[in-house]
Amino acid sequence: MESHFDSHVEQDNEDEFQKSFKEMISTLPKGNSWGLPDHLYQYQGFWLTPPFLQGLMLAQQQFEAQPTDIILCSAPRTGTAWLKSLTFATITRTSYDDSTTPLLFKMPHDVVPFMELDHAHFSANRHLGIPLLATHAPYSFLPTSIIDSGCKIIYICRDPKDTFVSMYHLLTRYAKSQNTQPIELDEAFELFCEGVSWYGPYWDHVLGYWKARLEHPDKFMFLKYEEMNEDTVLYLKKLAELMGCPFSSEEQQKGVPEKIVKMCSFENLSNLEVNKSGKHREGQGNLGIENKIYFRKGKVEDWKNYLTPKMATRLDQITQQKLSSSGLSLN
Ligand code: PAP
Repeated sequence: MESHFDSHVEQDNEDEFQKSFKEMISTLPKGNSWGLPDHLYQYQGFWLTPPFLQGLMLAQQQFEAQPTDIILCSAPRTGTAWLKSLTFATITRTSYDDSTTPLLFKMPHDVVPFMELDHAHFSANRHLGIPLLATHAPYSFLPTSIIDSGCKIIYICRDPKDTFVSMYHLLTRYAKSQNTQPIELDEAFELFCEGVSWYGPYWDHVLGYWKARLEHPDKFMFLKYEEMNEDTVLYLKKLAELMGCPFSSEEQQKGVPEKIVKMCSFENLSNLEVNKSGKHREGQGNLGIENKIYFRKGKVEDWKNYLTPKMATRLDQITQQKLSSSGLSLN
């Protein structure tokens, strides 16, 4: 049991950490966070806002991965919520079906903890037997225990043009909800191209995981939003195999993978009451956000409705240049 003394020590350590963290970020390059009040800071090559950077640094110090953990990794706006819902529904399919799954009354971000903000509570949740944890951390920021424990890593990425458009919409809707003036699309586009975006540069985020997948091919899955969209059932089956819970032939005959895909589809999830009127991180200050903001269109190539041909060419050129010798294509 935790003693009074222990909690004092913990509080002192936390205060000490806060103090040195504040000193540390005051020395970092500062970037425009697309008009939001919290600036972005560049740390070890990536741009993050203080709460997320602080959470990652704490996770690096404290998080102890288990070999059975499954870490869902992604840059923001690339399909995290979708991946969470698919993996969660697959792992819990013997406990719940599509009429009882918690996804009916909790948004996907609330069924899988987020390492940067929830790692301290994650171990306490493990008794539920759900080994999923999500993070937007670049590969080089992952706690060493994740790499050393040999747990499984699933990464999802997306065409930078759709990622940008999705991020722009999330942040402008969030800015409005915070009564701050949203930034113009052109200005956000410049920042994104320069790499100044949440957990950006986006290309470096993707490349970090793309290279790392070769080190642990049996424990790693690298997914693209567009490919998942083409044939979700196929990728769901691959995911189930990687997670160690493949669909049996009986389950396949009964259409279990198809049912999960339908349950987790954008159309289904975005129309659930919880995702239309619920709130994520309610009571956690300005981290609180309406669930509906996370669900926008769920389409491939929606960028065509927002970017001029010139903008699209420019982003494509940056992508080709950044990925040139990697063997990866994103558009
Ligand atoms: P996050 O970083 O804020 O968690 P993330 O879930 O990674 O975002 O990605 C959000 C994108 O996935 C949104 O794309 P859009 O803006 O182009 O529409 C969101 O609509 C989409 N999305 C959410 N749920 C699903 C789903 N079930 N199927 C497909 N796409 C989805």
